[in-house]
Amino acid sequence: MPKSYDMLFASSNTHKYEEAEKILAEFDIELGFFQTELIEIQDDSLSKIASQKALNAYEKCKKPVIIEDDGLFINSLSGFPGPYSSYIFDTIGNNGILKLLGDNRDAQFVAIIAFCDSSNEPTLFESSVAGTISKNIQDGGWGYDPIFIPGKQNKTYAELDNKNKLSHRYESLKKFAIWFNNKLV
Ligand code: ITT
Repeated sequence: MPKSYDMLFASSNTHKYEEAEKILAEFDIELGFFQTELIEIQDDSLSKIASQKALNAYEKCKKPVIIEDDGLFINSLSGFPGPYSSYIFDTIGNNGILKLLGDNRDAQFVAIIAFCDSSNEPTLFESSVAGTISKNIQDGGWGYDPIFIPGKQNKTYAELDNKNKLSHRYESLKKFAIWFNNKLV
């Protein structure tokens, strides 16, 4: 018998799903993985990108689904790479980002969770974590983990044992979970 989940998480990125699954389990929500490449429109607004991704995900799976769109916004680069974080990671990568930075290393990691079901009207939950970009690339983690230091920590996401408790993903999923569990009552 196939397992039935409360919710699907549509993404091409297994790491995102694995973290989201653990976080939502804390709120008694069972998350299944729908691994797929979603249409990502080019836009300056993460919210618009997230809404379109959620509509596309629902169209593909026809089940209640969430997607997540993230962006790393670096202050001294006027918010770059922001909505282009995925493309920039795949092109210049962490090494290329470090080469662009001077003394001001402040940044925010933003996560938008978008839920969509048969209503075809995505509901969005946004959160961000302020932090800094490290001087060197640290071992471990994935994506920007080796260079992003959250809040007042002195370690990058890659080096922290409790990334899942303080990440941008955690806060937006928590908002979603509270809303979703109330919706069910
Ligand atoms: P989707 O299929 O879900 O879109 P993606 O990996 O393209 O997967 P995003 O566009 O949301 O995801 O992410 C933008 C970039 O930020 C991408 O390069 C991710 O690897 C990176 N990223 C997102 N969350 C991260 C985290 O918690 N730690 C490190 N890098 C992260």
